[in-house]
Parts: sequence; structure tokens; C-alpha cells
Amino acid sequence: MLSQLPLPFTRAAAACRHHRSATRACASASADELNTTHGIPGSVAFETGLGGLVFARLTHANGSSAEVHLFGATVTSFKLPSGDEVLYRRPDAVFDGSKPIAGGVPLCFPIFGPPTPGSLLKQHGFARQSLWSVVRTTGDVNPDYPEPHVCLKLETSEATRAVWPHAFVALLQVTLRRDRLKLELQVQNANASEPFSFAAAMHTYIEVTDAASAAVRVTGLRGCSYLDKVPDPKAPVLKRDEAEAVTFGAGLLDRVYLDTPAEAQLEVGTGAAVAVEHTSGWKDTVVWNPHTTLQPECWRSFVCVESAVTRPVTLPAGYDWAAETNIYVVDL
Ligand code: TA6
Repeated sequence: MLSQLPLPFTRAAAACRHHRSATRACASASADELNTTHGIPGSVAFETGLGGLVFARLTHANGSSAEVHLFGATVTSFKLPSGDEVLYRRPDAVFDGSKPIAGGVPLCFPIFGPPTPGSLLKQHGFARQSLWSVVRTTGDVNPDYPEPHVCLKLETSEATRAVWPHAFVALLQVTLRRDRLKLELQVQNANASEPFSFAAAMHTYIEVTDAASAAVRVTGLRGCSYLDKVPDPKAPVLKRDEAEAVTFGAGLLDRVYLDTPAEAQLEVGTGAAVAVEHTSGWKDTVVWNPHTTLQPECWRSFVCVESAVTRPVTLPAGYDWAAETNIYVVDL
């Protein structure tokens, strides 16, 4: 009977063999347990890394790979088929769960930046310091192009309610596509009737040859308005960028570009650029380099280009918000 079914059905059925979801999400499961429930040989494996923190390793048939820590749902590595790393992990990053992982793509939610007076939230919110659970893994999103995928979830708990009194579900889906890393954040308002407001960002650290060099620059933001956070992060100044590109040698640079085009490119100094492309839910693009506020071997080695929604989005009860970021390398 099966052989008489139309081809698309047969293909979908075949794809299901590589799709693992559990009835119960496992927040504190060990790597061994997660391999049993969600591992997909050759595509998705769980490992125990620094400080005992568990991460998912996605491996593409073309040799590219990504690592996603359950702590903070932080993507900590994205390697091209050549083995070259695209992201940057700061040397001061700690992996003991006491602080967000400094590097890769920490996820800011439900606020971006410093909390408002009286708020119990910490800078950039709790998502990057919470343990997320594994909902689903997939080896074959499209059977023609195997795309390793992991979906992580964070939802209301006593700890989140203590600092943010709302019922929510946040899902981060990470898919290693043939030529890019796709990150999709979905936020659901699970309150019975109350709306809530949130902000968010994919705080993406990208490795560069030397941030002080004129060859390291961000293009695609010319003509955009931005909030300059350098004078005072709590009272940013509205400016307009008329420069051909953003460069980093002159001093601390901390800007929230508003209502930006879908793509910005960071030229990393090697003749290649890293594109950060997003869908319209991400309205803004943050560009940050800490200059001498961090050690030279650190600040010269990265620039953050972040898909963000910095002005709070109000989500009615029962509604979802979703937005996608794609990170890929282009030759200039
Ligand atoms: O995204 C840029 C920014 O908001 C800067 O203002 C800077 O403080 C940076 O994030 C790092 O924040 P963190 O809390 O990770 O030290």
C-alpha cells in the first residue's frame, strides 16, 4: 500500500524517522539521557562541555557544525565546512551557570539593555541565564537537504515569575542549513487575559581579524537613525548615520540602529563578510564593540551585530511573536 501513496506523502513519512520529540521536555537531563531521547546519529548529538554544561552539537553532511548550550539557549559555535569558526567566545566567558555565557549568541529576553528603575530583571533579561529544555530535534527538515535542527524551550517558572510576572513560552529553533545558521525565536503570551510587553535580541559575537583595522566594518546601515548608548546607556542620544560603513578603531561603539534593512554585513578583515539577515519581527540592529573597556586581545577580536527588537512589543494574551535571523558568510 505504501508504495502506491503519492511521493510527497512517502517523503514526509521518511522524514519522520529522523524527527525526535519527547512527551516531556527535559530541562536538567544529562547528555546521555538526551542522546537516548533526542540524539540523531550523524546529525544531532548531546555532549557535556566546560563546567558540566550540556550542549547540542549539530553536524551537517557538508562538514559544517554548530553548538547550542541548553544554559541560556546560547549558540556557542558555528563552524563552516572548512572548520573556520564564525562566532567569537570571549576569554572571560564562564561556564558554571553563574553568569550568561559571554560569547556566541546569548539571547536577550524579556528586556534588552539595562532594566527600568524598580524592575527586578537583570541587564538583557533572564533568558540567557536560564536552563532551557529540549523539545525536539530533527535531522531532515527537508529530506533533499538534511538540516540538523534543535528546538529549545523556556517557560514560566517560579524563578521567572519572581522577576517578571507573566506566563510565557519562548522557543528557540536552531537549524544548520547548507550555507547558513538559522535562528528562530518564538514568544507566546500564555497569560489568561493580560497582554505583556517584551524586548529581545540575538546578541551575536562575530570573530574579526582586528576590530581596530579599517578593513573591519559594518555595511548596510547607512541612512538609518540610531540610538548612541556611549554617553549614557540609560539615556541614549538619537543620531543618524551617514557614513558609508561603521568602523571601530576610534573608541567604544554601542549603537541601536532603528528600523533597519533586512541585512547588515560585517566585513571581518579577511576578504569575507558575515551577513546577519533577519525577518521583519526583528526591527532593529545593534552594533557593539567595547574597545578598551575589555582587554585588547578580546575587544580587537570581535564585533557584535545583533538582530533585535529594542522597543517593547506588546503581545495580547494567547498571541505569538516570531522572528528569524540567518547568519552566513559571503566572499567580497
Ligand atoms: O548589545 C550591546 C550591549 O547592550 C552593550 O550596551 C554592552 O553593555 C553589551 O550589550 C554587553 O552586555 P553584557 O550584559 O553582556 O555585558
